[in-house]
Amino acid sequence: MKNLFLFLLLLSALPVWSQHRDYPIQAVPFTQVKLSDNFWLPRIKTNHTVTIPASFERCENTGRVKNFEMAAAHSGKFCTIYPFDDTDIYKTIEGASFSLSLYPDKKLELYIDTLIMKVQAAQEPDGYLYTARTINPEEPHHWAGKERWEKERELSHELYNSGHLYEAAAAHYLATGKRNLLDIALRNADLVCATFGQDKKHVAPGHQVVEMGLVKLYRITGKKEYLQTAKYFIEERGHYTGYDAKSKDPWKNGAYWQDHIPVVEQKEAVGHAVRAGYLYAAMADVAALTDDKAFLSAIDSIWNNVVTKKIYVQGGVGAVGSGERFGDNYELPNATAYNETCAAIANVYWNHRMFLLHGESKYIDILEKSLYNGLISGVGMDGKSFFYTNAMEIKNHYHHKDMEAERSGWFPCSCCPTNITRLIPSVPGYVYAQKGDAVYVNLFISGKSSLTVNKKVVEIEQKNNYPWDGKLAFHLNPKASQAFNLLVRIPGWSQGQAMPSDLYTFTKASDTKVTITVNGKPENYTVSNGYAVLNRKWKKGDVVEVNLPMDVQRITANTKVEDDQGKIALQRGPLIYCAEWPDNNGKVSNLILPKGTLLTPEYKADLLNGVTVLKGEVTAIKIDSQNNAVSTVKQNFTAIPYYAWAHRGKGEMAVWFPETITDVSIFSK
Ligand code: FUB
Ligand code: ZN
Repeated sequence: MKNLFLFLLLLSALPVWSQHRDYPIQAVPFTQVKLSDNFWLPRIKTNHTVTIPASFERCENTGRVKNFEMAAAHSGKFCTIYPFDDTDIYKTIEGASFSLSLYPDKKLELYIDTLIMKVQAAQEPDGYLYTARTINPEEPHHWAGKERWEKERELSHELYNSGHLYEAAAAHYLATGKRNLLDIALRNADLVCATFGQDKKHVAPGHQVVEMGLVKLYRITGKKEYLQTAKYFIEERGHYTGYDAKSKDPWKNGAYWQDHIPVVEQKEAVGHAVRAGYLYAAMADVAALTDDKAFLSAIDSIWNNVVTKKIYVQGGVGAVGSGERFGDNYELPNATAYNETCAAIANVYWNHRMFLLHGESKYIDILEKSLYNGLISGVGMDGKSFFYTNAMEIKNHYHHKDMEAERSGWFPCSCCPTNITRLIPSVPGYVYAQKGDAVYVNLFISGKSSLTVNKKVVEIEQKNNYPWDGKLAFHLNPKASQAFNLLVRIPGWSQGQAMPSDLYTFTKASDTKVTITVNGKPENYTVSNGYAVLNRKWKKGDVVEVNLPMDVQRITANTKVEDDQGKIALQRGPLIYCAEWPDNNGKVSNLILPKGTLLTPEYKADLLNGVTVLKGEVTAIKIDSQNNAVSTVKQNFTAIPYYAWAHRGKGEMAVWFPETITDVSIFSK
């Protein structure tokens, strides 16, 4: 019933959307994709039953909710640490809203309504909403400045809070049809649009997201000012004259905020990685909605820069801890890899939009890489333990202070856990997309979906055991037989490509080729933009079977990545592997994987909620008890999927393994 309502709601929004240009490809909304998948459904359920309640509980226990109550009463003292702590409530409401459409839950809906009442009470009469000032405007948070917006460019996060409010409000409205949060957001957005603009107050928001949020409000309301202000905020970057352009310091020259040069001149991903990801995603939105070719060309260049020089092999971005930012080209250290979970989430948002603009599979290859590896590593299987940073190695003898070796329940700065609450239930929305009568299958996730092609309903059911098995089946059930193109993504990794660039390379392409059959017979197909194009008159009961080779692949990095020289990483299917201490005699920094080491996949139902491990025999360096002699021994080796590490206590982990003894660093950094 609820889904019917949602569908009607989305349809009723269409007349507004259809007046405008938008992405040439449209994602099939997550509400139309009902998962039955063994990999994702348990995660989405855990997000609903554990992560979201735990997140709300923590918002209550830490004083985040109290901040809103105090703002409503105009008394008390802001009682948490950061002025953006309001956003944890917004992000959790967003996640809960997505989740409500999958799991109707009256109690949760009512709880959200009580929170929304508190948010509403904290909003000032003109729409301003920022508890860190409203509680006591005489003494606002020290990041905020005496006047509203005064420190927006630097630290206040006033517009960041607004952006997350808009994102939450859009999700809540679309999921429930209720306007209570939407109206709060619109009041705030009207104030923001009346305050900022070419002939008004100037600012490049200190932390992007308000741009994406405004676009969502524009899509719902059709109000042009929201889109114009989003575009204005993006174009305002790079015009502030107060920076020291000659400085190499990203805080002094504006690069930390992507504010060093106008966005249309930016070609390299720089600065704070979450800010950057949200900016690039917003540029994609605005480019799609306004046909802005200059934005498009800038994000194309920046994307190439990230994918050729600034992304880790498990899809993580934002290598440098100081400033939580992108490093220089090829600066991808392992011992200090920062890889904030929020940056992986932002990268998924951005890559999905790049696909919707260009229709090329390489964007989904990156999205998938991040999603199955460096993003879900950010949340433990219990749903209530998180990584803020996602390490690339843990060594007993060298452990950088910023690197987390264990997940934590919550962080004083809890942006990542609450971001997880909203990303996980949105995964079904990345599975399919459509352009006219072409249906794109992007992700291989079991479940039933109902699409409308040429105004006729087509049901597609995926039955697979991905990411463990490369055998995929798609059952097509059009209400009436009809011709359309089914475009099935052929992942780069299944065709010998570790990355759509020369940053990472498989040492050997698979001998097995991708095969596709329809109703048991080999199907001829062309490949366009990375998709197998299957064109025929589809009828009820048609079955497409795709077989992706799932060889264990050794990956080498471009030799310009210093830390990975002489080393290899392991991949099978979309998954990147790591070795962890419990499976390898308590240590992994002493392991060598010589060329030719045979590694065999083995499914272990009772390990880490069921994983395929890689097993083999490798070389291990041993140090004698006196610490004065080394020798090598043969040792059994087990690698687990990277996303599953750190569930069995603290100890060593490695993603990159030396191929020869000369590249082992058991003592040094
Ligand atoms: O500034 C708000 C959030 O806090 C950022 O996105 C994270 O990187 C963390 O610094
Ligand atoms: Zn974060």
